[in-house]
Amino acid sequence: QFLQNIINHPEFISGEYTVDFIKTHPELFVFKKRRDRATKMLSFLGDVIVNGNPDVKHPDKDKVLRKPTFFGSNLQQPYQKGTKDLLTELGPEEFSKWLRNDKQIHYTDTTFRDAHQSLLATRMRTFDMLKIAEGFAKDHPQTFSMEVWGGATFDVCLRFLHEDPWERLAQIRKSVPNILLQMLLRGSNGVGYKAYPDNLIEAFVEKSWETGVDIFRIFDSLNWMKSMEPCIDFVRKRTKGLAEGTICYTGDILNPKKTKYTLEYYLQLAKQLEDAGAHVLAVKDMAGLLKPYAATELITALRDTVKLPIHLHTHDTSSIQAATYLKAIEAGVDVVDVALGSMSGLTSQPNFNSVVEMMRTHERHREFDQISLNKHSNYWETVREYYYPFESGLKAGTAEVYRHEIPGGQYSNLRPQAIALGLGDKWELIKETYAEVNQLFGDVIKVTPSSKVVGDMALYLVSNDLTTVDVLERGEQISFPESVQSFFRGDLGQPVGGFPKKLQEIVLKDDKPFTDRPNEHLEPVDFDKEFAAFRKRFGENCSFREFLSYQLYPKVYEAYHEHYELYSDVSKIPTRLFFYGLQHGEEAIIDIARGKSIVIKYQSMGPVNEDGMRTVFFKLNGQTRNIEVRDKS
Ligand code: 3PY
Ligand code: ZN
Repeated sequence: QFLQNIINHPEFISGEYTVDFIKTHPELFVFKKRRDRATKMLSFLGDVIVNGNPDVKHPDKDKVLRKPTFFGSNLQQPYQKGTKDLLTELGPEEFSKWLRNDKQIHYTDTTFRDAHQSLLATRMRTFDMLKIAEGFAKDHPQTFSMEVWGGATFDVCLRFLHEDPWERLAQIRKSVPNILLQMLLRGSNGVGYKAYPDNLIEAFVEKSWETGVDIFRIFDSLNWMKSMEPCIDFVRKRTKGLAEGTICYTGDILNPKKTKYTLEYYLQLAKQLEDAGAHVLAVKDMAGLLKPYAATELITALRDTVKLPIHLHTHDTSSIQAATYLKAIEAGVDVVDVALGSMSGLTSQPNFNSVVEMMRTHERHREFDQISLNKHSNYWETVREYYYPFESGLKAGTAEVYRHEIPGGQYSNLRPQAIALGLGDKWELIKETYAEVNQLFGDVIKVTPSSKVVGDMALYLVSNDLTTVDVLERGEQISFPESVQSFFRGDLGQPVGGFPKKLQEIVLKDDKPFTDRPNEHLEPVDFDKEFAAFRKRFGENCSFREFLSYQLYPKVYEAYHEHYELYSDVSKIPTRLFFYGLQHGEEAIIDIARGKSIVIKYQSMGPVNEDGMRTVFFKLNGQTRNIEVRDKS
């Protein structure tokens, strides 16, 4: 360590040191106490035992959590060839043609991404996915793709789960070599909430492909082509994957009173996406507003307008979206997004298991082993119990969604946000205000990050006892939330039909909006310089992938890194222990690395001493190990 301290010292690196260097720098002799991985993990568990996991706000001490059912997929069987093998064989262009002409309906399983984003505030941990991923790939190789990455998962992985999202992707890829893996990319906003420099998004796309992504579902939260075009290009230039150009669907094409987002509007956008080089066209119905008969019209017309295969995504918030899938399938849609039974429905996707059954006697039916699908669903049913603090509370489908239009992926977040602001009992008012804010903003497309802007504004109005009328009448005195100001400045791009001018002036006051691509105002990243600086700061072993995480989310990455230094790789800790700690006397095995396990036993906890510390007594592989933990109560 002494040597490390010397060679990492800025003076030593600069070469401007003298013979007195060692004498004049006593800090070279200060050694950080190195702790091994197991001790770091015990410190994490000790902290959860004493203080609880800070992400679990109201643990239910009496909650009985079942053990997940592992049901023995036959892991000895080899992987059968799947769509990933076909893409490698055909290349993206030919694959796209094959998909368009394949008669049987295809399914994308969203369980590892959108399902838990929409039901459990994105908290599903890699640990629970890896227990089942290989089995799923072996049991159901005819699945078209698995959506496993992107959207909010990147941020939540780092911020709340203290996991490296890249590692998640790499591990899933290893377990699923035969099925296409898919991610959700927010155009110029990457996996964040604001615009990033183009060369950063380009590097991100390339690394995502190298790490395991095959299908990039590229959307823009305002359906703005200028944000999607460069991303489609990056996928075509930097990867051998599929660029899925995306239409975000809102409104109702069958309602003659809704004249902003018409069938013609969507067809024109589809054509533009095809011309931009998309291999697949996605219809992303993020709030679940596409009604069955509208699906007939939309899918039929899209099939007539473009030559691309069509991939339909919806959320079952209204509870009628299986009917939408039936109509879409009859109209020729190529792939539909579904989630395994126990992770489906409500704000998540329609039920994989049941949609397969719905189709059983149809000429486009694709065979799946229903008994096995149900076993996979049962696994998730028990695992889901661990995540009870993150459930949204929605108990039944609701037609209210046609009014508020809150995306499924936002619903499960907005409610806890409201509760955190002390507005839990105003939930009805918040939903209504969300609808009113949407109209005030000119009826915008609402999906991350534009949906966050509408949500922030609704929360702001409700918490300040204001209405949308107050905004128009005395907006000069209101200081709007940062995300709202940024939206009206043009930071997220340009909405369909432009901004409402009067409101824009009210929000921006003296600030001037711009109308070109927000990315054009951003300095490109100087990769050589910045990566070197990153390594100097966080350690020479840090990877380029981690550097990308830092570039996208600097503060979040810093906190993640600090957590890692203190507690090591907590993604290895089983979920129940991660969220709720161990019971007195409980023993657990943790696989900390390939082929390396530790056995820990929680014995007891000492009283708080005058420094506010407690000793937690563990046994680690049979040896007593005491951990000092600050009691934060
Ligand atoms: C996301 O961007 O995270 C979404 O899921 C949008 O639907
Ligand atoms: Zn979605």
